[in-house]
Amino acid sequence: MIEKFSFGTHVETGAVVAPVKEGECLPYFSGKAEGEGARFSYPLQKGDIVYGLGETMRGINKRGGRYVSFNSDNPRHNDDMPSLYASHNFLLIDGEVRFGAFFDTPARAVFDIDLNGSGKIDVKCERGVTVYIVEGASCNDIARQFLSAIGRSYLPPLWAFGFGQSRWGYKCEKDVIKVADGYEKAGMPLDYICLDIDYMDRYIDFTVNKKRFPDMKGFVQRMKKRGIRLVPIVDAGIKIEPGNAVFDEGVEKGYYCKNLEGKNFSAAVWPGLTHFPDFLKKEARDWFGRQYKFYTDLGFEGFWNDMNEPAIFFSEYSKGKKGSRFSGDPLYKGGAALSDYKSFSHDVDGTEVPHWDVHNIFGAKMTEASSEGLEKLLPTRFLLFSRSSYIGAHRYGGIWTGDNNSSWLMLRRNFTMLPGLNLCGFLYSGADTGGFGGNCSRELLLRWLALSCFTPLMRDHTTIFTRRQECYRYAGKQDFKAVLSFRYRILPYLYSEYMKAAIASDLLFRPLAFAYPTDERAKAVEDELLFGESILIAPVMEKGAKVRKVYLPEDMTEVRWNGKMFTETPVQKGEHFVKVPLNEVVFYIRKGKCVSVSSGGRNTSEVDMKNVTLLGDGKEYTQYLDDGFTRDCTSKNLRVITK
Ligand code: MIG
Repeated sequence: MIEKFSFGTHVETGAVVAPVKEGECLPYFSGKAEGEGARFSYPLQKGDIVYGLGETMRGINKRGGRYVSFNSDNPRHNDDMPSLYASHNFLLIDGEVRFGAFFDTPARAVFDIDLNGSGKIDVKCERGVTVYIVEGASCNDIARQFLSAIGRSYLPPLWAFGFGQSRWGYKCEKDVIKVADGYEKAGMPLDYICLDIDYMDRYIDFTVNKKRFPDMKGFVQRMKKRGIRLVPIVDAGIKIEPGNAVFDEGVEKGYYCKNLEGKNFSAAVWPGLTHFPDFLKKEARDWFGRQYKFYTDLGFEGFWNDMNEPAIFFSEYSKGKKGSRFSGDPLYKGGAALSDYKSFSHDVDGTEVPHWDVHNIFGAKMTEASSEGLEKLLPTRFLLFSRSSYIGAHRYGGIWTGDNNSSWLMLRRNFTMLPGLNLCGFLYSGADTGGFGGNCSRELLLRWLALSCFTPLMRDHTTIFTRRQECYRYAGKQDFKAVLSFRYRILPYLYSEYMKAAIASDLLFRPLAFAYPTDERAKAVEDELLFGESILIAPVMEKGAKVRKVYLPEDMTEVRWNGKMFTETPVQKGEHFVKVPLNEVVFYIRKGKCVSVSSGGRNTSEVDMKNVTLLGDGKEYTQYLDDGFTRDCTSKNLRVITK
């Protein structure tokens, strides 16, 4: 059961799509409107676990942390970072009392989850908020109810479940061809290569640099024939350049955010000074979405939206002020940048709304704009993932978790974020495999790939400032080949579980406690997850580790992939010390369950999804099978296969 409770007013975020009835008196939390916002408090019991909050640092259990929903472009990811690029304000409290709570507000919100051991959850919303309380018989049940209230997750095409290579710094055709050749020569699979900002003419959206890519249309087709798709980046700001048709139309029609004087707001990002499309305005969204025709005409079928928090280097107001990104501190700390968010406004159905009050849905609305545009432009499913997001954007695209770095902690955070992201609707997500900032070691990349093989978005991405991070650039290529090939073996299961979860409003990644609620030990596990209905994953996330401790809540089948074959071994419930060489992928199949695997391929189109093998001690598996593109995705595409 879901009920909602309003405290003050706010701009509709669009997160919840199912009708929900207005409750009378907020349960569990004590709460009240305060000033322009509201405050809430809930007393936790000692053993309560708090799940959720999507893209946030710290563990699966959010207890003992403070999290600030305020979408930020700050690449210094560590466990003290209160804000990343997204705001996912859903919590699931699991204990003797169990419920979900979604704090639906487009403005800043602070979640203090028992930070100093007070035993309380304190939530402070700066503006009005609608609180949704979800009650159910179990964590799974609460999750399913919430997921069905926020609507079906975005469905990517099959090729988006392949492996992708990316790097900020691929400048021209030749750079891209080199990467494709590198993978091909090494016998490593690859489905797509991302084009970062350098493909553009002076970083201007909806342009191609003709010197670097003289025949983009032909190039896209040539690469596609090799089984590799190209995925261009699109930034949020439109360069101020009279004479540019896209820019001019935005000015003429009044599609940009306004500054404090009521003129178009100017902020510097990659192309220099830009105007921000007012994504909160339907006509502006439609207009922005239509511009993707530039890309679809060139044959692109996948896109990534960046800088949509929106990231601001400096604005017409903060230029040269201390704190702005290009005035000393290259990684701005807030300061001028924060004041920038108080310097522009949106037009929401004819009412002027300060950006500050709706900051957290800006990126989500950009995703909505692109997705709705692409839906009209293309007959099939397309790849789309965004940096910034809010709950609701999961219906329009996936997300990647931004500028992480090459560290073991970030590998772990990639892992611990997964169930929280799923609880907030984001099934298609992944981190920059190998880390964005910093130099990735061979060991870290191999371990990270072994995790990413399970995440729907699997992309190796890094900055221009670091060592080359393509798998074929490392010594001992056969080890990378072994791990990467696993992705194409597990594809039938990954794809099926993804589609089944999306169709049924269910989770893909679940904490152990969701399936073994009476197992006290399972509740504390932070380094294992359930992946779909059959698999338990326990990746190695520690430097130098050759062995890891695995806790199994029931008897299972251990499956080991060594690059050539699968080995299955029955293992008993309890604790195990498991050897995991760098070139192997190990996972577990639950009792009575099966996993479908393929015979592999160099890209997704080579994978035979029909003739699969079943692993595990179960008798059958329900596979999702379609052409990988159709939008007609329902349970009619399910088929039961038996051993
Ligand atoms: O200010 O386009 O998160 O993935 O490579 C940096 C360059 C802008 C940030 C993205 C990152 C991308 C980079 N972008």
